[in-house]
Amino acid sequence: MANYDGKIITIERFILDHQPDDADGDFTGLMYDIALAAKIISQKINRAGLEDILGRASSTNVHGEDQQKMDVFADDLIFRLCDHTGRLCAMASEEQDEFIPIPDEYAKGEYVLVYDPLDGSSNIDVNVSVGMVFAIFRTVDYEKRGRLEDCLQPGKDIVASGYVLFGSSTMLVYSWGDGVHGFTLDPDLGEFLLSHERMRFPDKPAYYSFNGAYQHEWEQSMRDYVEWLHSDQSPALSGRYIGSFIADFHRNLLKGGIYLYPGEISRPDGKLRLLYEAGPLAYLAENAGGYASNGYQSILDLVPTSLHECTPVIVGNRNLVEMAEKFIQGK
Ligand code: P6P
Repeated sequence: MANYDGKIITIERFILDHQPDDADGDFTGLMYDIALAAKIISQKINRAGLEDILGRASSTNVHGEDQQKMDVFADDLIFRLCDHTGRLCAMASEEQDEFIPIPDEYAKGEYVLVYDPLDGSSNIDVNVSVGMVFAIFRTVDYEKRGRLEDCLQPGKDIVASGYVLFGSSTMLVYSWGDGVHGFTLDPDLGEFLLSHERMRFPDKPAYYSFNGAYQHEWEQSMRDYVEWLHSDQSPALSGRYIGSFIADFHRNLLKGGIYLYPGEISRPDGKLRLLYEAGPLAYLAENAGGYASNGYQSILDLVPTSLHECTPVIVGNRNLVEMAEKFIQGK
């Protein structure tokens, strides 16, 4: 049971207490919907080994990756929770080839929800943390029903973004531009309670995170940067790589550090998707005093030209990310 000696602030109370005076409730309602999806997915994941929910579905996603059964469950759940509420005009999911307009029979709203319903889901079978990532935009044209243009917006236009980490506990972490705030699910109550208010990268970083197996595929400048990370010229860091972006990002946010998924010779844009992975976490990083770059510019300034395009990602403590930019740009 949670310790109720301190302040008990549910995510619902926190959202209400911080919504602008002229709020019409749609943003608040959308955050409630996301929190509900997180609770249902958390319960399912925590029972994954007990039900026929482990392993591969019989389908692949737009990237040709085997969809895990939990991917399909989480993707379908978020759609069914959000398609009829009148809060959204469009959605886009890692698991869906095309953008998802709100069905004509439902009223359209002003918001757009882009999400990866379960990032790192192949880790579920081995009981490793996985995450949901989301970002909320406003429609680009209030007069029209949802269009692809509503989804192809840069991270700097995000209204709010966040993630749910399904780990040793389930946490929902989000920002709407005034700090980054974390809520831990009390499974006995079914409530997300404020546990990490105003999260910020510590000044002294502790970790670097990257998959060393691909180093031979990196540009020389990236390999030189990693050499620097290992040298006594850089802060003393330890290597930690979970293979689940949200888990690695969350640990580095709490303890300080840097996560790298650079481009490779055979895959110059890397593996992580701009719209619903790199962008939302770049928004959180900058609201927590950090920075996210593609090696040349802030990821928040990148305008997606397609739903599933990838970008190299260097995210974490600003000084470490800016040093990587210096190496990459040959400065
Ligand atoms: P690799 C999971 O598939 C993911 O998108 C991120 O969560 C994770 O950081 C990365 O890919 C792991 O990729 O190539 O190191 O297995």
